[in-house]
Amino acid sequence: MNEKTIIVSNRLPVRIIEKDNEYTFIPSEGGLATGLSGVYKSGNSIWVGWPGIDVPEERQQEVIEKLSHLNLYPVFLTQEEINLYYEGFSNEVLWPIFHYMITYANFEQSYWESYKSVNQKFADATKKVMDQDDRIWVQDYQLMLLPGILRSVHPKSTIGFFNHIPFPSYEIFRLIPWREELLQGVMGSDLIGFHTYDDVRHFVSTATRLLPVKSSSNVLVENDRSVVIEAFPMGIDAEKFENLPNQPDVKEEIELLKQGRENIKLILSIDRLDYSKGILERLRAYEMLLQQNPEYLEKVELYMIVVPSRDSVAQYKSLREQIDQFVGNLNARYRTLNWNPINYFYRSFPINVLSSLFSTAAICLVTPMRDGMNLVSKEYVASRVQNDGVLILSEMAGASKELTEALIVNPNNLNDIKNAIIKGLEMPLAEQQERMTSMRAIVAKFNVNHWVNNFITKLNEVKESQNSLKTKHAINSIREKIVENYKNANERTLFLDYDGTLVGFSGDIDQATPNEELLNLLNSLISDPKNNVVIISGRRHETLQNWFGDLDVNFIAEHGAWQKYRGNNWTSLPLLTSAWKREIKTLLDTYTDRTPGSFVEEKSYSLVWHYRKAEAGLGDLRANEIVSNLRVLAADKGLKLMPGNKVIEFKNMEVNKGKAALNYLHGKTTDFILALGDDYTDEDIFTALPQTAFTVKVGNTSSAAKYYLVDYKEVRQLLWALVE
Ligand code: GDG
Repeated sequence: MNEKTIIVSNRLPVRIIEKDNEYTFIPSEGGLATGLSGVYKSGNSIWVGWPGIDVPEERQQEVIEKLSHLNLYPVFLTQEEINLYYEGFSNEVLWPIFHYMITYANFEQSYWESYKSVNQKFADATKKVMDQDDRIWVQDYQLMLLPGILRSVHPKSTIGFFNHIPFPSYEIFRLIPWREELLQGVMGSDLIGFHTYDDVRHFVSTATRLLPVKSSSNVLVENDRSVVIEAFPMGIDAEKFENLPNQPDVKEEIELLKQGRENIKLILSIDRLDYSKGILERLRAYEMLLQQNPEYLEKVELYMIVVPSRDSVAQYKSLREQIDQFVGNLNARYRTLNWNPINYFYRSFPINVLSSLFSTAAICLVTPMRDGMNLVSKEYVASRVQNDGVLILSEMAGASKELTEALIVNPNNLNDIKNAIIKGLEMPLAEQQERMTSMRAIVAKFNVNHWVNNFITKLNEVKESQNSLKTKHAINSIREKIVENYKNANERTLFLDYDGTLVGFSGDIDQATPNEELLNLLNSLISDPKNNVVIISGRRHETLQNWFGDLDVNFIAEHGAWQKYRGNNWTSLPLLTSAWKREIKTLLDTYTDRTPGSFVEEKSYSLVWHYRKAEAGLGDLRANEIVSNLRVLAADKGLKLMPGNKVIEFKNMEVNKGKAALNYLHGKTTDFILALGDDYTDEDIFTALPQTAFTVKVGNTSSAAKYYLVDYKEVRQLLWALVE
């Protein structure tokens, strides 16, 4: 197999320089580029992305060729596309929304149109270099539609998506006018990665509320495809940051920085210019420190690097002006002839200067309002080869989930930040070392290679388990075998569950009446004298009688409490008491009273608490309460408590579909058994039946059944295939 990996991101990991009409490409040293270099530089793997400049059409072929030597493939974007798709949709819609700055969002229709067409452009470029067995890894929020587009062209390919910024809660995400399309796009992936488990939770709950998907912990199932959502906290090239302080040029920089600052402690702050980074709040906290604790005047110095970014966007421009003003004002008020409270730089620096600052700073102050991960905090930790220094870290940064030994602050609480600075300035060396040593171990272990390997390994795993599931899909591989066995059999028994199996799942339990097609299908099955058709359901026997009374079929109702075999009358299991029902019903009513949309259904030997129509989430919460509060009482009364599809059923332990199915088979010489069911209660049938039976679960969640079908439509397809 010659499968390769294709990385796709908005930007290629190179800088292009045009000099004397000649293009030169300088590989980027950023963390992502370094981490992924092992992937895209090996074999015939490739990285697809925008080269970062506007290349005139007549020179595009030349750029394609030059980049191909670096295993890179360009997507050429026009200035207008950059304005609308990148600056517009990515940075003025997704960025503010995902960082909870909802008032900054600008829902321009033209941005969205461009986002769609540019994602298509990336797909077209990817298709040019892609084979259907390739592994694709899409990076970040600029390309949320790409997995979906690629999936529609190559349904079998392996696609991963990683979101580098936070994923907001459903309440925020739902504000986006094009929310479903965005989610559908990402759901084209097999694996979706985020930095933190909180992002995972938000994505799963958002998807289950906005799309017709089902979730089972961190797996989302859409039709017959399952998508895994997982946290992969990104790391840095820790070794590089550990080694830098030993380089002669960095040592020199460190000496220069220390000169004349023997009694001054450096506080370091490094960010891209962005309103999510909490720069102004940080400045205010620093101002509070100087105001309220004058003992630190001339004892501390804030080194603040703000890397220029997006400053053509109004909000960024205004943020820059506010920072300029604040710093100028504060310095003017507090500076002395030989001390400057803030050393502010609006520019970027080479990595060796950054390293010297990381090495010299007594405190690194990282206080974003929201941050997917924040790599600066990890870079500071990795640079502290003496194990000293203090990291002050916002709880809103993904990194705070790993770097728990930092001084964690709420970036909105200026007092909290100020106190953390004081604590950091006064922290005894032993405590600094203890905290730093433990953080350094984490940063070293969970480095960027670890992140890449974890993601790729999981992506392969997800694909393998999907493939093994495919072999159980009864419509493909196994259908012919079932049909053939059916044909050759002399006496057949078909156990057919009703809701979710023969019909779709309906919000209203009385709305699930059989339609004409289903009645025709059942009639065709029944008319073959070799067939015993058994409708085996949890429904009340009266309901089945109403719906199918005219049908000469076998019934097992209420999970086996009632049965009616062909030509006979309804009978119920002997000696079952239902005295427990009053007590349990009273208790269940207390949950119904607190859960609009829920209700209790009473059957002869069971009670069912239904919550299909309750608010999403609230129903599950109550169901969990019921299970944990009533489990012991139920067992005492000889009841089985069964959580099903939006229901919880209390029923007599004696009653279950498995026993009922075996009772039915007793004394028969059946040589073909087919059992179809979608629910928890059908698992009893699957486990009770002999090994030779064809057991088929409807829905591809885990089951004791040997095979599965996607939905009731596939069930009907299979049954029609038998009679035809
Ligand atoms: C996004 C998410 C997530 C900074 N100044 C200079 C410079 N840098 C480097 C830092 C660091 C990188 O830039 C910034 O990374 P962050 O993670 O802090 O922030 P974003 O750029 O917003 O990144 C973020 C990240 O994606 C990865 O998934 O952590 O949450 O927002 O590496 O060192 N590098 C140089 N000169 C500078 O002046 N050379």
